[in-house]
Amino acid sequence: MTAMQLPTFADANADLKEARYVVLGVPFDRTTSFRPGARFGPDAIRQHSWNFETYNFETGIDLSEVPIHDMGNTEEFGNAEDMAKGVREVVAPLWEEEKFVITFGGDHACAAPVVEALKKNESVGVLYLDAHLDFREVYLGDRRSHACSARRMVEHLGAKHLVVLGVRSMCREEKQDNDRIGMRYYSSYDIHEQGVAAVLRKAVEHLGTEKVYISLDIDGIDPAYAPATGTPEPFGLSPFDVKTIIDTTADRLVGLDIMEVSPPWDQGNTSALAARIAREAILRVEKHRQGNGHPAP
Ligand SMILES: [Mn+2]
Repeated sequence: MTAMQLPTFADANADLKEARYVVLGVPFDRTTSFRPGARFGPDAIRQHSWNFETYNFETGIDLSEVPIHDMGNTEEFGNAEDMAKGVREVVAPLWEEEKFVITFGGDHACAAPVVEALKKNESVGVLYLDAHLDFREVYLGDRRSHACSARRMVEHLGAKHLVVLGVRSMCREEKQDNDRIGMRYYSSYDIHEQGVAAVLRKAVEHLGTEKVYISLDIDGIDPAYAPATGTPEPFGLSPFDVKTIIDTTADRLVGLDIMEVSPPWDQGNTSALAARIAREAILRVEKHRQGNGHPAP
């Protein structure tokens, strides 16, 4: 944990043992390629989380009554390999205890070890929301770069168990590698034309897993809504698309990460959106659990 403790995520009133939802920050952005700042993401998202009502009228749930714990931020890491090792060590016991894990980055490199901490034989598929394919074998000499995160996850899960949603940028080599490896992706244009519900149905069916994990690079959302990010890319998803993805998968969702929120470029809207998305995920998953005989304590 860092020496200076900033505010926790709002309504994270439970201790780790009793918590069903665990928030973790990874303030690491050393693999950022264009404009840095995502290391400040976790604390900005936490700050903005206090802006919202604890009660949610749509689900009827009050988040102050939901067992949420905020672990704070990971320590400072040297390079991305150290970061990956450190994050795997923190997250593996959380998966073991079947916590719902919410990780705030940090650049998107911080998401790969969260997925790598899952057991190999677990039936978990990843919905990877991103403007970019992140499928480089190596970038600027670093296999742990944020430009390689989907590739690292696919190595762990197998190509069938990850689907990219909202992509609208890839380099020629990524395209060629993926034509060979066969990771499924749907572009933001597919989603715009077919609607998010139809695309999501195909994506979840393709994964074919019992459980789903969402890795959200905030740049998957259009820069009009989420301008504060390292590599903004026009023609993105809308916040409503992301809400639909969360609402629809809540019955099988086991965790979520929100990466690449870069507060130095923010007027507050990006961090607010990230915080609200995290709260939405907790509300929806909790609603599902309560509806299935697992009432809140
Ligand atoms: Mn990414």
